[in-house]
Formats: sequence, C-alpha cells, structure tokens
Amino acid sequence: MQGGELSMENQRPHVVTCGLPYANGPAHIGHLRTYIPADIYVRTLRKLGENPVFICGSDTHGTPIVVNAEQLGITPKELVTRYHRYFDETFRKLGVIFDNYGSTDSEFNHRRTQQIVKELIDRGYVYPKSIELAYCPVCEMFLPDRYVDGKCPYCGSPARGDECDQGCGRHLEPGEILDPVCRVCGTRAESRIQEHYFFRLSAFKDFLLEYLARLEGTSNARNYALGWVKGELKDWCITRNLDWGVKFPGRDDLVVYVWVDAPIGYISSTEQWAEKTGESWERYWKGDARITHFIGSDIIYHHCIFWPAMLKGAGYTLPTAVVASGMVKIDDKTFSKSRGYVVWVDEYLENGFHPDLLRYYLASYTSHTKELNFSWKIFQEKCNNELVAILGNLAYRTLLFAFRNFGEVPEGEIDEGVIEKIGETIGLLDRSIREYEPKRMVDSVMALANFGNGYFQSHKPWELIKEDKGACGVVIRNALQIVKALAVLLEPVMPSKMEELWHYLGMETDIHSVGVKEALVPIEAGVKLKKPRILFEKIEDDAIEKMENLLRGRIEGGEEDIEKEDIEKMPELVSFDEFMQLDIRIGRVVEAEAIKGSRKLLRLLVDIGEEEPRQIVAGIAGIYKPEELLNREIVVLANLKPAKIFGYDSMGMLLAAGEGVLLVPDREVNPGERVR
Ligand code: B3M
Ligand code: ZN
Repeated sequence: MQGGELSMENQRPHVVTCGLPYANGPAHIGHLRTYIPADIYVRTLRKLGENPVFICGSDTHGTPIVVNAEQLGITPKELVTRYHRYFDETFRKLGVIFDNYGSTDSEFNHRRTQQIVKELIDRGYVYPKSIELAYCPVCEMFLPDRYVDGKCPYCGSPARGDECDQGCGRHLEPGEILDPVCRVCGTRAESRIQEHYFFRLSAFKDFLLEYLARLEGTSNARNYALGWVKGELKDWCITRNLDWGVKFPGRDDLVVYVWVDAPIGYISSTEQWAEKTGESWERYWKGDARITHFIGSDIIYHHCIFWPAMLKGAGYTLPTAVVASGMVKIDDKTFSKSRGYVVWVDEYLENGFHPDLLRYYLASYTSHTKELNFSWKIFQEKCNNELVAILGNLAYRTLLFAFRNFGEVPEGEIDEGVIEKIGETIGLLDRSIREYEPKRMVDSVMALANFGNGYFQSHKPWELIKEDKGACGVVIRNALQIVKALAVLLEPVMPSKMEELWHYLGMETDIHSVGVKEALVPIEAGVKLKKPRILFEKIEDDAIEKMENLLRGRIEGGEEDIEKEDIEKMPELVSFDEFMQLDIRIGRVVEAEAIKGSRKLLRLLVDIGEEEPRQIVAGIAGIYKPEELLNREIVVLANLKPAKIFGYDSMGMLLAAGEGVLLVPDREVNPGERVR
C-alpha cells in the first residue's frame, strides 16, 4: 500500500500520548527515547493520511516533588510551574509538537480525577481499610512514599517507600517497607494505624487476562503485564497523607496516589485540547477510539494493569496499544543522574548540535524496545557516515549540479524504476511505523538515499553534460525526484532539516502537511532553483571530545551518591560467563518457621552441601506452610550477597516462579548439586 488512502480504521478517532514527565528536573536524553519516536509516529501517520491527536503534559504530584520543593525552599506549585514551562519549551525546540501539553495540577485534571474516583467508589471498586503506616514522631506526620527509606520486604535491598528501586524493582504498597526511617529527619519511624482507601485491582484479573491478550503495541509491554497478572494481583492503596495533589472525594486530609491522577492527565489534557479546538474529548475517551500510549519500559505495570483496570471500572475507553521503549544507557553504563551518567538536553543544544541529528540518532540507532546505549562517538559516526556521507551528499551534489548547469528543474521523463523504488519505500515506511519500528522505517528511507547515490554515480551526469545536455537533464530530474521523496519521507524524523531541503528544491508548499504521495508526484520541471547550502556539516573530533569530556567530568565529580541508582533494572542479555557466576544449587530444607509479625516471610535452614545449613529468609508464607517444606528439595542461589530481612540474616535466595511457587528438582539429587 502506498499510504494516504483513508480506510475506515484510519478514520477512527485516534489519540496518541507520551508518558507525562515529572515536572521535577531538567530533560535528559533518557526522556527523549519515548518522546521522539512518538512524535515520529504521529508525524508519519499524518503523512499517511490519518489525523491522530498528540497529547502530553506535566506530571506534577507525588512525594518527590514535595520533598524537592521543600529542599529548594519553594512551594510545589512554584516548582512544577517552572519545570512545566521548561519541558513545554524544550519539546518544541526538539520539534516534538504536542496538540496539547497539559498538567496534572490543572483544573481539568482535578475535576476529571475526582469524577473517576467517585465513579469507582459508586461502582464498588474502592473500599476503606485500616493499615499500619510509617509515622515520624519527630516531624509529627505520616510518611508516604518517598518520605521513607527502608528495606524491601521481598529482596532485602535498600528501598524507598513506594518502590524497591535498587533491588527487585517491585512496587511497594504503603506499610510494606521494612525498617522505615524518616527521610526528613532520619528518625526511626513508628507505625500507626490509619484508614486509607483501596482500589479493588484483584477484581479485574479475568478482565485483564482477556484484555492484555489482545492489547496491541510492543510485545514487551504485553508480555511483562501478562506475567504479572498471572501472578497475584493485589489491591492498590490509592490515598496518601499529603496536601499536595488531588483531594480524595470527601476527605480533605487525603490526596489520591500520584499514579491515579497521572494517567488521568491523558484524558484531562485531551479535554483541554478539545476546549481549545471545539472538538469533543468524549469521542476519544468514551467512544470507539484508538488510544496509543508511548511509555518507557519501566512503567509498563502502571499502564498495562492499573490504568486499564481503572478505565474499565469507571466506564472509559480502553487503551488499544502500549508501546514501550527500551531504557537509555550512557557509554554502556546504567543511566544515573547521581553518578553523572546522564546527557542533558540543554547541554546538547547549547553546544550547537542540531536537534534533528539527535532525533535521527535516537530513532535509527536501535530497535524501539531495545536498550539504547548513548555514545558520543557513535552519534558522530552515524551523523558523518549516514547523514553527511549518504543523505547530505546526494542532496547537495544533485542540487548543486542542477543549479549550476540548469538553474531550474530540467525537463525529462521520470524513470519507472525510480517511481517503483519510491513506492516500495513508502510501503516499507508504512509497515515499519505501524509495527512501532522507527529504526526500520529510517533504514528503509536511507536505502532510498543509497539508491539515489548509486543512480547519480552510474549515470555520470558530469560526463553526460558535455555530450548530451538533454539526456543529462533527464538524469538530474530523476535524481531531484529521489531527493524530493527523501525530504517528504524523512520529514517525520528531521522536520526542520527536511523543511530546509524542501526550499532548496524550489518547493513552495508546507512540507509538514504534504502526504507521502507527494513523494511520487513528479517534481515540476522549470521551477527555479536556489543556490543550495550544505545540509549536514561533518562533526569534527574535537566537538565530540568536548562533549565526552563534559560527561567524563560529571562522572568523576559525581560520585557522592553512588549506591542510589546502581542497579540495572532490565538487563537484556547476559553472557554465558555471567550466568556461570551464579552459584545455583539444590538444597534440602532442614528447618522452617514463620517469622513473627510478618505475613509473608518464612525463615528456613537449608542444607546446600556445606558444613552448616544456610539461613534464608523467603517471602513464600502466602503459599507454603512451614511444615510443608521440611525435607523438601528446592533450588537456591547460593552466592547472593547476604541481606538482613526483618532482622534476620539471609544468606541466599530460593528460586521461585510468579508470586513464590518454588522450583524443585524432578527427581532426588544430592544437596549441593550445581544447577545449570
Ligand atoms: N511521571 C514518569 C515516569 O515514571 C511518570 C510517568 C507518568 S505517565 C502517566 O517515567
Ligand atoms: Zn525488592
């Protein structure tokens, strides 16, 4: 298909969203991994004749913002207003143009969130429950989420109130964290009973299984989510003791958890857009619409489980597709602001690099769901070897030759082969973008640029011009046709560079609104050409060295906070050697007992073929009774770093599937036997 035809499916209302960035700090390249591909997706669909609405906004609530504002001595409102403006501007600079950039602290969002929560209450999906919460006796306050540091009840790693950010990555519910300490004053927290409200997520299990099976988007989102839903789905505590946020209906002392009002920001930002444009937001969120969410792969849980359950429960349209991008690394190291492994967007722009180069690099370096390892060297290589040497070279030599020898687009038949190649490229572009593969899309179009260089080279216009100007004109018109097609098809990736190229081609139309079919329309003969300029300048080594030094300096200077963001959350592949470093063995349980005060944990002594049995604390009390485990053979990771869990030393980990179903050997083997 060549695109541009409007099928019924293509006329369905379609809203495309990007994860809402926290208005809590400057933009870095990690952010862009979601926003740039989403922008390319939207621009490409528009070129293919569709009309998606592109929605984003600031995520303004949650404890990190309150804590940060406190430290800066300003109000949360001041803080988020500042960063809201900043993000809005930064996105524009990068050519990421949303139809609306809203805020979760807008009137629209307060209203919509309260409406949805009330609806969930009315339909019986929200219930109150008293829970034990961390309370700081010195600060005299409850300690929601980031106000508390402690230990993960599942893996024993240091964790923060709502997330095991350094260990197993689990979301932690209020009251779950072990050994809680107040983040503000460092006092050991007490626990106090308080009534909170829970969302009955557990009631949505069957719905989610069925829904996720047909969820479109990238397979990583669907598969992770299905895996979690097949395990245990716990109800979510959706209220917090905070002033800053959206009030829970009927309770002035509670706000809703930030992950309730954040995704509702997608709806309220659409409402704001609808009010501006006189459109109907209900067509998108209450009717038969396509909803596509672009997110980072670290927030799949929220978008594929919690969010659809909420929408379903409140009677809204469900997301059609979730597209999850791989995380960004810097120079092969896990992205980390505190360790200096970060590249700031401002620093990129301030050093004179064109935003389109970054767009090109991020879109074409690796498949969308893969981890992306940012490296200045590779950035330089891609710019020089692809944009300068292939695309820029073809455009410049063709335009300059045409300008010097003809001064206008010459007459001549467009080759069938050229039209065919362009048509084929459009087909590939269409398919790749619908499969959420901007890299494949860029590669296909760059193949057309290669074809163009081959065409130019093999027809030797520089010789032909001396022998037969007419025949040379035909070759040049064909080469110009290819350049025109490239401009149209690469506009979604490099909107401002392609606009420039469009003008060199003598085009008067707006490249941003022409469809892909324009690539097939023969370039008009006789149109006057301007003297072209070089489209992409070579990036010199010293420019890259300077950026590398900035990065290096930051890494060397920024080591105070090392342990904070040390862990790779979703490593993709391990080498055989890395696997062999794991000491996995068969063990036999020789003692098992429940741990007082914990519903989840058991303390085990396990014989793993050493002199002494090992003590291991495991979160399997929900599934196994201690006596069931005695003398059972299980599988143990023996060289895990020791951890203190609930006051007990734990010297290894049991291997289990899902929410704690133990792996066991198929027949009896000796304790201590290695597993591989
Ligand atoms: N504000 C940012 C993140 O966790 C978070 C996204 C909200 S999307 C509704 O990546
Ligand atoms: Zn953990």
